[in-house]
Amino acid sequence: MTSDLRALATRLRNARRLTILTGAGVSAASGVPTFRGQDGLWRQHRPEDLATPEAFGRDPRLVWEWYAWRREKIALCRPNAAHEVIAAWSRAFPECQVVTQNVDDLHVGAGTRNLTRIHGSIWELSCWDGCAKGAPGWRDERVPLGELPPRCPHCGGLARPAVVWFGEALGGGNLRAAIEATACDLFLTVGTSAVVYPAAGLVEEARRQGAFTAEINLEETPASGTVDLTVRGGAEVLLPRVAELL
Ligand code: BJW
Repeated sequence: MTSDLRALATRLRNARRLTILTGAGVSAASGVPTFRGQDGLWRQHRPEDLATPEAFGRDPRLVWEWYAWRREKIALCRPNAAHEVIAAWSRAFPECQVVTQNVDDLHVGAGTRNLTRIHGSIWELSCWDGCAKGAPGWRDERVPLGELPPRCPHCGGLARPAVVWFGEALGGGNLRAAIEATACDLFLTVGTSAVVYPAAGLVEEARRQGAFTAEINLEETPASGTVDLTVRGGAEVLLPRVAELL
């Protein structure tokens, strides 16, 4: 383990372009529930009932109740040591890109630079009907949100969480930014089960372009067999240890 952390620290020291891809595991120590695994959200709920446009079309109130419950939970969470280390690296490295699948905005809270939130933010809403003023979205951090489902302030239609559901394209140039970030010297994937595409394909794309690839995760994932280095453990423990070795 220590030799793996040393190897990762050496790679970091020598990297000019660093890209970090994060998933729910990075926020787990902050108290944000992950999706998969023993205590994951998908143990109690089916994604097709809550995280698809079809589900929202069928029952917007049910979907909003789930998001309102998650917003209440996340509002109590603070960035942990993993977010802090990633934020420090995003400021210290000459070229560092952070791509997150997380919608909790804890990377924002930690002060992360060059951050691409490829699945959106749970703190932003957009117009379900796609009206001109409401489609780009707006920030709404109220907890509780008020009457559910909330309404678009511009056209009075239904508002939706500005997150990316299954079957939806990644918006706002985010996919392009994430793919561009795969051109790097070191691609570090942290706390993601590596099963949701297109995010899961980024590490392989980085490797194809010549990056050294590394994974930090509590458990084995589909990426574990193809990356150059895997380190098992909590991101909130391992990232500070790597930072100490730099
Ligand atoms: C720790 C830890 C600690 C715990 N330290 N580690 C190719 C192949 C197959 C399918 C597809 C494909 N391409 C597209 C698809 C379909 C689909 C998909 O990927 N399906 C697969 C699941 C089969 N993808 C999509 O639909 C995407 N859209 C798309 O491709 O559009 C194409 C299109 C183009 C043009 C027009 C129209 C369409 C969109 C995917 C959206 C995903 N959305 C969600 C919900 C977001 C909103 C919300 O939060 O409510 O995003 S689903 C959920 O999964 C969420 C997450 O961001 C995402 C990834 O989860 P993540 O972060 O990896 O979390 P977990 O829980 O899975 O894993 C946690 C990990 O942490 C575990 O490994 C633990 O071990 C570890 N861990 N504690 C370190 N302390």
